[in-house]
Amino acid sequence: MSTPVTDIHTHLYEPVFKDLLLWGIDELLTYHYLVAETFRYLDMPYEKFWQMSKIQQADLIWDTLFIQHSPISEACRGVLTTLQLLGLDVKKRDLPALRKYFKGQNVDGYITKCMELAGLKKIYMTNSPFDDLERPTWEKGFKRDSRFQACLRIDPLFLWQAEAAPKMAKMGYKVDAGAKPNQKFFDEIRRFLADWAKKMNPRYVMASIPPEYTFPDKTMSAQILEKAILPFCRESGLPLALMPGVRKLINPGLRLAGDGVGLSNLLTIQHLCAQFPDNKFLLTVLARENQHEACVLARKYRNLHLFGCWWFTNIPEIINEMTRMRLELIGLSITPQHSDARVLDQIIYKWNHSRRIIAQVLVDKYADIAKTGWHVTREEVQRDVKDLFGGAFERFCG
Ligand code: RAT
Ligand code: ZN
Repeated sequence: MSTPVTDIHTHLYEPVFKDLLLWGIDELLTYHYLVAETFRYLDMPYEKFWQMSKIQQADLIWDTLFIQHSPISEACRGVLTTLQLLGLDVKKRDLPALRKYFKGQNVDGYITKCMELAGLKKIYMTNSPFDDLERPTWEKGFKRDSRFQACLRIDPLFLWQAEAAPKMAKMGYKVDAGAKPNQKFFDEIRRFLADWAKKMNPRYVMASIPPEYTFPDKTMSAQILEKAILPFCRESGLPLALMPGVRKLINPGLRLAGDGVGLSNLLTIQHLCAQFPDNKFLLTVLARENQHEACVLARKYRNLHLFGCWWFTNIPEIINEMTRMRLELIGLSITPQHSDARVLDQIIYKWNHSRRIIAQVLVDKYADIAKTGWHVTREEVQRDVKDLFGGAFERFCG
C-alpha cells in the first residue's frame, strides 16, 4: 500500500497563490468541519465567532473539542493523526509548542514533506474563474508547479447563478441571455470555457449540484449544460465531474460550515450518461443512501467513473461500506478516494485513514478469491492498487 496516489480533488493551491494555500495548526483547527462541531457545544452567537481572529478561533476550538471533550470525531482525530505523523507529541496538549513548530516551516519544503507523508504524487486543485482571489494569478500567468494539477470549477455557470453573468461581462464576454437565449449566447459561454481551459490546462471540468438538479429540463442551467458545457467538454476531451447532493447554506450563520446534504435525483446522471455517450462523467454523490444506485449506474454506463467518499461520507464507517460496495459491484475501475483537503497538512491524515481502510477491504477481497484456489501475484496486487490510486482514473480521462 505504498503506491503513490493521485489526489484527484482537493481545495489546495500551488504556492504561487500565496495565502490561498492554507497550512499549519491554526488552519487545521479552524477547518469548517471542526467549526460545525464546536458550535454543538457553544452558546456564542455565530457573528461573535466570526469577528474573532484566526488564533482566537483556533484557541476556542482546541479548548472546546480537544480539552473540554475527547477529540473522537473523524475531523478531530485527523488533527491528531496529522500531528503524530509529523513527529509531534500530542499527549503534551501544548498548543503554543505546536504553533512554534509550524512557524519554523518553509512552505515549499513543507508541501513536499506533507506529500511524502501522505504518499501523494500529485495534488489536483479546484480552480474557479469566478473566484476573485485566484483569478488575478491566472490572468497574470505563472510557471506551473509540477506537484499540482488544475481542475476547472464552474458552479456559478453550471447553475447559472446571479453572479455569473456580471462577472463574465466584466471579463469581456457578451452573456446577456435576454428572454430567449440564442446560439450566440451559448457560443460565448463555450468561448469563456475554452479561454479558461487554455489558461489553466485543467484535468477535468467540475461542478457541485443540489440534490434536485434535473436534466433534461427547460431551465436556463439545463440549456447551458446541453448547448455549451457538454459540447465544450466533448470538443476538448475533458470529463465533467458532477458532485450532487449538497444543500447550500442551510444554516448561513455557520458560513462555509453551513451546508447540508439531501438525497439526489440520480435519474439526471442516468439521462446525461445515456444521451451523451461521447461525454465522460466523473461522479461522487454526497448522500450515503445514493451510493448503491450510483454503483448500478456505473455498471450500465462506461462513460461514468465513480470517485471518492465525499465530505460527510469521508468517515471510516462509510468509506469502508462504500469501498466494499463499489469493489463488489463494479470491480477495480473506480477511484475509491480523494482527500478534499482544504488545509495542506490534512492530506496526511485523510490519506493515512483512507489507505488503511482500502487496504483492509482489499485484503478481504483477495482472501475471498484465494479460497477458490485463485492465486494473485504480488505484481497483480500492485497493478490493482495502482489502478485504484490514479491509474483507472487516468485511463478513463484519456
Ligand atoms: O468538503 C468540503 O470542504 C466542502 O466544503 C466542499 O468544498 C466540497 O468538497 C466541494 O468541493 O464543493
Ligand atoms: Zn471539495
